[in-house]
Amino acid sequence: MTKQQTEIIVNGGYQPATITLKQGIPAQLNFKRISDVGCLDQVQSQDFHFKANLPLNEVQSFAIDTSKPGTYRFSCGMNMVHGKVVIK
Ligand SMILES: [Cu+2]
Repeated sequence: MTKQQTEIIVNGGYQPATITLKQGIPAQLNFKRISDVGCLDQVQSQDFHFKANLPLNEVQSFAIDTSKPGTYRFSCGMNMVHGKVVIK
């Protein structure tokens, strides 16, 4: 089965800030931080159970569970800048 791949550019915010994925198909979020603007050097998600640093100009990937439809949130390390994944 093909994995759903999503690239999220981190540049003062998340681009895109909303990602839509299909339920039941394995997926990976690929964060790439390209600037030092703001406080986005960490990313976390209680919904997906990850927290990690985002090294500048490198891709940091997280495999996520797509088995249940819903809206799942992620944010910067201080929970100030937000993005979401919609699985349906
Ligand atoms: Cu922050």
